[in-house]
Amino acid sequence: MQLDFSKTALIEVDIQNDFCPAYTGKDGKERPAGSLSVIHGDAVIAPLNELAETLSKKGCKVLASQDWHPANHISFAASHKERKIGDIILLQVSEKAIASFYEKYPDLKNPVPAVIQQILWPVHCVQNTKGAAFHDSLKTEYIDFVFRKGFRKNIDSYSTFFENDRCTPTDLHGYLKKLSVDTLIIGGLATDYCVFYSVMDSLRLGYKTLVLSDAVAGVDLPIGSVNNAIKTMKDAGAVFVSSKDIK
Ligand code: VGL
Ligand code: ZN
Repeated sequence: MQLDFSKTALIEVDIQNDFCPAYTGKDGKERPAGSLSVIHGDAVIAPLNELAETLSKKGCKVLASQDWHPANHISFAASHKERKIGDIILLQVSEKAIASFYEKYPDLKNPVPAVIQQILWPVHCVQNTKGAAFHDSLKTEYIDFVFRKGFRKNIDSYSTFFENDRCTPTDLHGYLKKLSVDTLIIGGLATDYCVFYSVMDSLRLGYKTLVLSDAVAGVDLPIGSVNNAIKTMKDAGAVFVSSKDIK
């Protein structure tokens, strides 16, 4: 697939210890499996490293996101009394956030929800912990910029573009617009959460969006959510491509 790499960015989503299986770290110490470990989550790293190296030499920007929660984050089951992992709680979206979203993006079609269904997770990716750090195998020397998300206590953020109210923006869209980027190549963790929401936002913001079929892996909670996410992304216009076919 031929792309204009001066207008393309690769986004490596959440390649963090808490989403990866156990491994021996660069310091020789055993790292336990992450608290939200994705099966074969670490298998996405080699193709991402290879692509980051090749594409950054061609002028493509390489960005990485990091899930970055405070210790008492609202998405943790442990932050709520009598709630367990996998439970869903309902959160009201602030009217102010909705109003300012429609002012900024009058042309975006997808409606903003008035209520968020928040799944409760194990404690993961707590700011400045080993779990939140990038996996040791990720070649960070090719990363031009790191975006952190989910750092506000009372709202989660799966997407690298908008928090889960679907209307509070991160800095990513502004950053990409300044660089005149119009095409995004997205890979990482997890297919059914952060990759999924990032891809759907990328499409609704008008980017040509490629998803790396060999460099994504999912949580699959609830069961079936990986296949649903893949179908929904494809139906919305995402193009699935192997990292080997991007040259
Ligand atoms: C993620 C669940 C909770 C992800 C982040 O990176 O996909 N999933 N927080
Ligand atoms: Zn999270």
